[in-house]
Amino acid sequence: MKLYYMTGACSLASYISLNEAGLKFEAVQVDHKTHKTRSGEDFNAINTKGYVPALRLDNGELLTENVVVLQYIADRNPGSKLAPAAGTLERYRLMEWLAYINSEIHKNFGPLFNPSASEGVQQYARDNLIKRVDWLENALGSRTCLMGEQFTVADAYLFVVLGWTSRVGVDLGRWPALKRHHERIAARPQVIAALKAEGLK
Ligand SMILES: N[C@@H](CCC(=O)N[C@@H](CS)C(=O)NCC(=O)O)C(=O)O
Repeated sequence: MKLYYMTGACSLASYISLNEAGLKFEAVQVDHKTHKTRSGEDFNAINTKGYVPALRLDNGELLTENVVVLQYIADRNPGSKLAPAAGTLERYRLMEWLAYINSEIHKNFGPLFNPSASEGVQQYARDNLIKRVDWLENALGSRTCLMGEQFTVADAYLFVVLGWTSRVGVDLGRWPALKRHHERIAARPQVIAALKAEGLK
């Protein structure tokens, strides 16, 4: 498999999950500005959506969208318990987390990273982000991970997006349970390995 990633982007969740699952893969860095790979390939031609993560499967197909790529990775090694078995209620709970992180948290960062977004749009996104993270803080409560004790791909995804708070002037410390979650995930050896591989540590 080949993972196309941009440094520090949401694709880091896939990088972490591939590591955690112990899967063999090639990591291909895509330049954030030029959308070219290190070898000069045009990423927009590889993934016409123009965004990461994109996972080239062993059969040649390209899989995109965080929510799907993360579950695909988890399912490649069920023993790693990165996702509950397909078809179980627990699996739908995992999908519920992934959908929430994707549409309610991740997507609210977009305008905050976009210098051309107006002050009003940025304020709207910031208020929405804070409201959604407030909910998450209560929902996580005293649990170690989103699904309870077991680390899953949803924790990897949450770790990555909440890591962006410092870049948009939001202090993660205002959510103590989430801050503890973030610190626990940051200490995992495979997370450290992924951060180092992306040059973030
Ligand atoms: N719907 C997509 C969105 C992915 C996305 O937003 N990727 C961002 C990085 S976090 C990206 O590649 N943006 C293109 C760019 O920065 O040029 C998904 O959930 O996978």
